[in-house]
Amino acid sequence: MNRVWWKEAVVYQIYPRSYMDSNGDGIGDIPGIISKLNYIKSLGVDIIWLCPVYESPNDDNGYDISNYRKISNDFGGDPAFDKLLSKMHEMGLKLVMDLVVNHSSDEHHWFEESRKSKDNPFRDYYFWKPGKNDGPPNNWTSFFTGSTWESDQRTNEYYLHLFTKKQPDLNWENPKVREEIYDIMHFWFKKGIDGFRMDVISVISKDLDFPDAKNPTNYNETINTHYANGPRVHEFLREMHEKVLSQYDIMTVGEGPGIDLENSLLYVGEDRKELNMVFHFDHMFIDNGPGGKYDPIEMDFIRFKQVFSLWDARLKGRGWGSIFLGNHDFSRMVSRFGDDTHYREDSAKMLAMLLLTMRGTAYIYQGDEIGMTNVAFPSISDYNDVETLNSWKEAEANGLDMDEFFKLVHKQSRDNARTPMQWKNSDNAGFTTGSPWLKPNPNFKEINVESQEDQQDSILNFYRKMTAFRKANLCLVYGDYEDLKPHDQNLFTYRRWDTKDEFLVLLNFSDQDRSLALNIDFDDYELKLSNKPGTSRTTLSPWQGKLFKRIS
Ligand code: TEU
Ligand code: CA
Repeated sequence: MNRVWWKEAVVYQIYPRSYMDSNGDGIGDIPGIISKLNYIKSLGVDIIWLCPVYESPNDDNGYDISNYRKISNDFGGDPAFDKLLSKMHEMGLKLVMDLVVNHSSDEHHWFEESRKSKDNPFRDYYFWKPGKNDGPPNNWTSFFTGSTWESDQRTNEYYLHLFTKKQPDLNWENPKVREEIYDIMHFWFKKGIDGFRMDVISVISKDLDFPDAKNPTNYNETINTHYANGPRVHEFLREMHEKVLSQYDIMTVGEGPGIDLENSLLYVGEDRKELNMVFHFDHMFIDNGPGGKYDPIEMDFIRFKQVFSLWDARLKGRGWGSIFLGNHDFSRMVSRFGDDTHYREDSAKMLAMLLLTMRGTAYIYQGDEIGMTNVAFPSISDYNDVETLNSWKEAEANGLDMDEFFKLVHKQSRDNARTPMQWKNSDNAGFTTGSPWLKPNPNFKEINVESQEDQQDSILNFYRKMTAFRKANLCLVYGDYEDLKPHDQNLFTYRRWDTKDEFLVLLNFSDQDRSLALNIDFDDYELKLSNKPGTSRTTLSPWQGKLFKRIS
């Protein structure tokens, strides 16, 4: 067993706009995070992954960066960041930043130059193409609706943007672009940060022929055949590793659509010298139909378990996984995978057991530690997310039934995960004294940190128990994994073991009592943790989770 700090770490993901506002302007900021560091430390986490805090016009809330070396004034500017980093290090917390370099903002000076003329020295920092038959160069559609090509009057050419038109794709073919990016990375590592989460790193290399997609409305097919895992992606990542990553003791986790079982080891294989970990979406897209998130299908629970098992088997001994059930791009985990009505507390705790007993580095998304849920705002004007609003406009233009579509917005909008952190039962959930950039979920009156601090068996305190237990039992980090009943429709039951210890994790994903029917002599095991009291050893009550340790 080759012990590494980032393998044993539990990561806490912060969406800074929504975490804590210190100055009443309605926007969460870095001083707000600093004021909550004791709370964060108390969760038993080791690393904070901070979503983008750089200067940005915020077309996509910071995922459109106009200056990679400056912290946005909305968040408190450079001094606030320096203070955060040094405080965190004093407290033994590490800081991972978001690296968003598939695209920049159109307000980045590179792009402002690039669009000026065809012979501008920055022209080749982006992809420019003439149109075809009075239209865009090909039929690709952007992740956030519409063509991936925007025509620019000044030079009468189109530029490529896989996301919004304010997020032009950087041209990694250009060695100058790559050097600029590596310089930026050195800049932050020299400041002392401990790693990067790399945004959509799977799509940085393009097929330079830019062929038409056969089936442009089939989301997954288009991503897999045209956008992701381009011809030079691994060459670029190895170059980045050699020129930057290998020089520091840091961690990396790449994100992106199109990363799958087949290609995973190309990214994270220990012999590859590319990335430490990736976020894949096999379980997160599990309820997406061919048309993507607004074409939902029912989640297949057997397949859900299989995703964990297949990934564990694939990476075992050869790479390292990342375990997450939610982030700022998806609905709340308790609303998706648990039951956010009758069994919210039980299921939120049970999902915490899953999250913190799998092999891989565990990532907790802010608010999940108190069981925050999806929101259902009454009007589309309450929503902020560019993906949601663009999809809404597209649905309207296509003449869809907008009442039906609004239900999908409630279920799928990324704003579900972006409502302000619920600190207490007071105005705006204690997030701001001003007017929040996005309304809080009205359920903050029942669901908030303050009330859970006082309550011994709260979700919050259960998370603390789980992180501590994981820390004390390295078998849960490194040990082997086996699903005991892969075909069970309701139970997720697995074994974790190493040369010293053995654990059983038994989870009931249903609102019925379930008999375990496992071929196991429970006299050999001791119950270590359960998310709710009662019931016999061989039964799980609704949304119950139990963790046993072998004693003989
Ligand atoms: O997300 C990448 C990504 O694949 C998303 O488009 C995802 O498919 C979608 O959000 C699911 O609804 C990353 C960031 O995490 C996201 O916040 C950014 O908007 C996006 O990249 C562009 O930078
Ligand atoms: Ca603020």
